[in-house]
Amino acid sequence: MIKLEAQPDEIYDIELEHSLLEANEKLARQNRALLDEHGTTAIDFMGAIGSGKTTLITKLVEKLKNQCGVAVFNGDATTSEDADQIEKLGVPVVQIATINGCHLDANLVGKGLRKIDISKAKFIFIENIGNLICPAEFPLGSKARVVVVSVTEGPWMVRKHPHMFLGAQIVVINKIDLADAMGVSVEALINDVHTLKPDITVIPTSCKNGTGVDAVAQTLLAI
Ligand SMILES: Nc1nc2c(ncn2[C@@H]2O[C@H](COP(=O)(O)OP(=O)(O)O)[C@@H](O)[C@H]2O)c(=O)[nH]1
Ligand SMILES: [Mg+2]
Repeated sequence: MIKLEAQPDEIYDIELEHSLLEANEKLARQNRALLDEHGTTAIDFMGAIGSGKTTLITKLVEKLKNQCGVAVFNGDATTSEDADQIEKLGVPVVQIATINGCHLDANLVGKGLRKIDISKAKFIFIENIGNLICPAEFPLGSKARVVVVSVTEGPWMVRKHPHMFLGAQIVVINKIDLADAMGVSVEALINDVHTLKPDITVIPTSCKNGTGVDAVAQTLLAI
């Protein structure tokens, strides 16, 4: 038998992580209560760098901004390209720089909520940092979590990151216009998602030509 005994510093690490996650969850519940008070729905968009989060959010804002209030929080490690792009649409934008942190957290989102007039926003779209692992552990107080994956990430994307998908309510499979060129089956990706979580909503899109974006908007309006 091989016995492994944790050293005291390892135990402290685990305790620290545990209390950090608990603290985040408490703040996420506070964010959610504040949002609910104002009838505002926050949606958290997660996914790899380049999967199409900013492009999808741009299309959704264009579709929805004339029928309801929309605000956007752009999480970005250091740069502001995404927030600059969204700002051109004329909606309130909060750029959240994590200074190389690999995920947003409920504290940062809570600070963002204090910077806008929540009562004017029916939706707040939150673009998380491009990362398929860490954001899963940090709820933000959103009503739904959306994972945006794209066919350009290859065929194993879903299987390799089950945690991300298990915590989400909607999966967008983007860049289907490139599926043939990539040799990736959209059906197989949908199947992988449903194998992990049978009741999850999966919507194939091409944000380039607009396919499926209406279905995403309708799904969000029905939440
Ligand atoms: N062909 C194609 N390109 C897309 C699609 N959606 C986004 N892109 C491109 O993919 C790149 C990364 O998109 P972006 O929205 O910035 O990804 P993010 O890092 O997840 O926010 C950009 O050059 C987009 O124009 C799509 O459906 N099809
Ligand atoms: Mg982006």
